[in-house]
Amino acid sequence: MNKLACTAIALATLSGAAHAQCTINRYGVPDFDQRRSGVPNNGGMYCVPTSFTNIRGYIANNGYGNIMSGPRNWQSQTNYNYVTARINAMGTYMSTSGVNGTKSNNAFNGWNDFIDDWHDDKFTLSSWSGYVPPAWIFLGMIGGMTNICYGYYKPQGGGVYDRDGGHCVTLVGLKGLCSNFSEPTFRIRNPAADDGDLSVQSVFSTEETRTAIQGFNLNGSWVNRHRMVDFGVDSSTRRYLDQLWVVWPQVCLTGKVTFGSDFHIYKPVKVFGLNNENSSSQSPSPGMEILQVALHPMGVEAYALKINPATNQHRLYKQDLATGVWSTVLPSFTAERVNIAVSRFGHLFVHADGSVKKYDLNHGSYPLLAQNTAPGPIVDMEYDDKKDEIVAITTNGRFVRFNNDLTPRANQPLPTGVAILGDGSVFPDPTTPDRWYICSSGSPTMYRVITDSPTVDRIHVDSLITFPAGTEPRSLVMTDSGHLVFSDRGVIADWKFTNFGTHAAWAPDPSSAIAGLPAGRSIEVSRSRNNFVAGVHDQPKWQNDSYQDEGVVPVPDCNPDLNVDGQVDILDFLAFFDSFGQCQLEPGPCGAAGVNADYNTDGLVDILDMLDFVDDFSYGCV
Ligand SMILES: [Ca+2]
Ligand SMILES: [Ca+2]
Ligand SMILES: [Ca+2]
Ligand SMILES: [Ca+2]
Repeated sequence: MNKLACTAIALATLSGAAHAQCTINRYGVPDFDQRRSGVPNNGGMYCVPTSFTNIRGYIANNGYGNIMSGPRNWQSQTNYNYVTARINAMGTYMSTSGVNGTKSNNAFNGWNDFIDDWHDDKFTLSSWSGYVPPAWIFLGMIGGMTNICYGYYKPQGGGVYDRDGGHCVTLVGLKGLCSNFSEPTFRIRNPAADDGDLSVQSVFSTEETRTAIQGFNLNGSWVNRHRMVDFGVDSSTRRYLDQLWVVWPQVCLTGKVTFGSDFHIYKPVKVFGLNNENSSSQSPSPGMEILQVALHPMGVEAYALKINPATNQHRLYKQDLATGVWSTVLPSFTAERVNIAVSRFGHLFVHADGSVKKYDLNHGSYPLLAQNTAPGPIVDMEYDDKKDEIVAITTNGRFVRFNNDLTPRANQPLPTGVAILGDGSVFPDPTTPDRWYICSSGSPTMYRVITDSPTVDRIHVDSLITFPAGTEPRSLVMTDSGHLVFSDRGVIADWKFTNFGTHAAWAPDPSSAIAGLPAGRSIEVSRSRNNFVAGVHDQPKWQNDSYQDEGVVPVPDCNPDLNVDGQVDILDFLAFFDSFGQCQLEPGPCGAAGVNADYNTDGLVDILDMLDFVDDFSYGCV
């Protein structure tokens, strides 16, 4: 096994008919040891920061080196102290306790703070606690980078179970999808399965467990979870998957760019090995125009609201972001002033004809959950993740908020001087509660409004942002990093509050991945979202802290086994030379079918990669 120093990547092809794949593997994801000297409590509680550092290491070797000074050979002991420092830094961002581990919401906020500090909006994080639909695990695996957490569920008597801590690992493969798509075998990088040596990185290895969806009584409520059936088989404590994390490269949606029905998905931040291509397609009902676009909070599907302007007939479609397959969410309805918004819980809000309805998008059917009278003809509305409210502006000059259950929350006049000229936009500030941005296409001025006080709903203008004359801001989004992104005369604008040393001012972000891309009137930009519920997911038992030996044998990496079938044979040889033939003398990562021809991860595909591979291939796996 002397050739483990080389990091090879094997990943079955991911495009097209992705659901037909039986196995997905992503090799080349590091398997850093959480237990190491130099980390509080020798890293015994550091599974969450370590599993997120695995993801950083993968990204750094696969097209975005800046995220962790890559590409590097992560198996090499020469990087050990560097990695220790990165795990510590991530633990600081995530407020990880050396004694109690990491809280779910602290992990979410910590990763986002890290991205905001260093890589504005290039990656977003979707997090879902509780039962995770199998399709989301699959979609996260092929389009993003996934960590999973599983809880330790302990019997309390009478068939009742309680969660008591848990563990977080990096998901690097799914097996058995063809025979049982909903209950695949998980292949994981376990940060706590190591060599016991606190100063040496152990050989990267993978553990497997079959899964089974089980129903059980969790503190009086009947719930379903994927049980990791091969973990802890001799224990009365059950291991249930109860949190999915997906780090996605940035995504931007728009429609009606060159003709009424065209639909575009931009994925400008490229990471090799992911299903990560831009797409343009004709949306269904080609005679109708795209009016608005939206994205599921878990990043798994996109929505296009369409209109026939002559008849005010509308339809809402969705596109599966892995397969590109379209389907209908809401069949044809005729209405005035239709608006949509999607919450962090995957609930769809539809304003039409003086009412607002709330639907569930999470289960393949779309049951109506609630409805209420709209407080006025709505110009634009958005979901406020910070406050779990809908915020809207109306044609009669009102600023309206209503609760997640559609009960009224506040209804105030827009401040004096704030006029909606043309297409209006409102967006809640994701970084500061009780702060919103309002603009319209007929004016280059953006208004930031706040409440008079935390207990008074009345709003006033807090700040004016003046864009260049002629700017026509439409479909405003404020990103995780506090950028103002909007559609302006056919392209995307991305403005950032920038410190110039002598002064600070709003300015176009020169490093934006999405600025300048062609856009219609409606855009959507991916943001980090989660279904966190205060009082539930921040209890001590929701800290991921106490690793227990799962009793499975980790299988060490075998680099020349490029297709990860356990054999080094002609199939691996062909997989390498397919990639090498396409990429010789190109910068790495580069390859075909997800196999990176830059075998030694030095950033160039050349004869050295071929020699290393052939050497490893002839050596085989022991
Ligand atoms: Ca490990
Ligand atoms: Ca070690
Ligand atoms: Ca093989
Ligand atoms: Ca190379």
